[in-house]
This record gives sequence, structure tokens and C-alpha cells, in this order.
Amino acid sequence: MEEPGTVYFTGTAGAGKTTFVRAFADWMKSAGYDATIVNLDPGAENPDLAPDVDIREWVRLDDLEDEYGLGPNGAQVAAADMIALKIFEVKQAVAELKTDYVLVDTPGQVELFAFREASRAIVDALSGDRSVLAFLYDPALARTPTGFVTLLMLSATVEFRFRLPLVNVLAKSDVLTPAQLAEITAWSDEPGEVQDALSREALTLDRQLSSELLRAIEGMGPLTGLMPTSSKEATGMDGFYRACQRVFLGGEDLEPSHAPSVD
Ligand SMILES: Nc1nc2c(ncn2[C@@H]2O[C@H](COP(=O)(O)OP(=O)(O)O)[C@@H](O)[C@H]2O)c(=O)[nH]1
Ligand SMILES: [Mg+2]
Repeated sequence: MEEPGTVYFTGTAGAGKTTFVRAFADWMKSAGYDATIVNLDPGAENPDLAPDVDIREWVRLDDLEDEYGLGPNGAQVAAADMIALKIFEVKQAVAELKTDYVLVDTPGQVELFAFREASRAIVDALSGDRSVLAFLYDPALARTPTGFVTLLMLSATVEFRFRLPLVNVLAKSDVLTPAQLAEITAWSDEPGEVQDALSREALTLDRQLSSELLRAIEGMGPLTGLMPTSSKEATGMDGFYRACQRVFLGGEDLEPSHAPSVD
């Protein structure tokens, strides 16, 4: 059997990862595709996700807090490393399900997944040849120019750290007005538009920094477009599926768009 395609969902806390994983899995099933949900968030409390494989079977945040007297942040950090130790159990459980697509929900806070060494071991262990990262943009942040640049930078950082192809997704697009949606889409298509929007903001340190950061990110390579989706209204799911398929089928998308060439 061909190896499954694995999609890792990342993004800031509250961006809509967990909700998207459920909505996308439901969409896939209704479209006749086969998908397995893996929860890698040891603190997940939302029963709506109903994962097929759940890290909480092996690592639970509340247990770590009780057992080692840790606070919620300390427990998250300890858990991030413990997940790596249990990742072959997770891999085994996924393999037994013989699925075509594996959708991996990651811990709420992006830094726990993106900035910890253990996460690389996790991704290396779980990923076959066909893997893609999805980075979800929270519209609450993405709708201001400085917030948008912050997300661009985080997304580029995630892509750099994992060296995997990455698809940028605008989550919860239903909360945006058509004008806001059009503006954000224009920013993602044309960085010059973000610079223009920044230059219309009051001159603060934040604006100056965003402007410089944007120049640096632009210098790394072409920006990939942002795909509008709504889990609430189940829109944009087909476009997201096609974007993942394009990566899995190979071709130019296989190299991270921001990665400098090494030859
Ligand atoms: N309006 C709207 N709200 C959403 C959507 N997706 C998620 N949410 C809400 O956003 C909040 C955070 O979602 P969650 O999936 O837990 O975010 P996570 O921390 O990234 O996993 C929850 O209150 C969700 O109900 C969406 O497509 N539209
Ligand atoms: Mg979540």
C-alpha cells in the first residue's frame, strides 16, 4: 500500500486548528476520501475532535501537573518531550488503521510545536515521503498589517524549522467582511500591498519593525498564497485538499518555498 499523506496543522493558539481538523476530516469523508485524525495535544479537552489516535492515551497534561507538581506551562514543556518518547506507539496505532490521509492536530500554542527539538523527532518519526504543514492564520491577527506580518514571520519560521512544504490557510474567514477578506487576500498575493498598508498606519516602532521584517521575509523567496477557509461554513475545504494533493503529487511544491538553495 502507498504510504499515507500526512498533514500537520500549526498556528497560534485559538487560530482554529482543532476545529479545522474535524471539519476537514468530515469534508474528506463526505467526498469519499479516507482520513485518520491524530491528536498530539496532551492538553486537549474538546471532545468534538474525537481523534482516531490520541496522544492523551500515553501523555496527559493533567497527570503531569499532579505527578510532578508542575503548572500548566511547565507541564506543556515536559509533555512536548514525553510525546517524542511515545511517538512510535502513535505511529504503530496509525499504521494499524491503514489510512490514506493522516491529519495531525498539534498543541494549542505554536511555540510548543515549532520551537522544540522534540518536535523534529516527532515529525521525522511520523512522516513518510508525503508530508505537508498547514499554517492557520487567525483573522483576529491577520486583519491588521502588523498582525499579518507577524503571522507571515511565524509561518516562515515553521517552514524553515521543519523543512517541509507548507500551505498557508486563512481560518474562520466567515468572521471577516468581504472587504476585509479582499484586503488580506491582496496582501498575501502582493507583499507591496502590505508595505502600502503599513505606511498608512501611524509611525510606531511596531510598524517600523513590521516593515523591516517583511523585507527580510520577501528576500527569502516568493510568498505562497493564503487560502481562505471556514470550518463553521465548511468552505475552502476542496481548495485546501487540492493544495495538499499538489504537494503530495510532487513537482515544484516539494521544496519549501522559503528555503535557500544549497547547491
Ligand atoms: N466563526 C468561526 N469560529 C471558529 C471557526 N473555527 C474555529 N472557530 C472558533 O475559534 C475558537 C478556537 O478554535 P480551536 O479550533 O480550538 O483553535 P486551536 O487552538 O487552534 O485548536 C473556538 O471558539 C472555535 O469555535 C470558524 O471557521 N468560524
Ligand atoms: Mg487545538
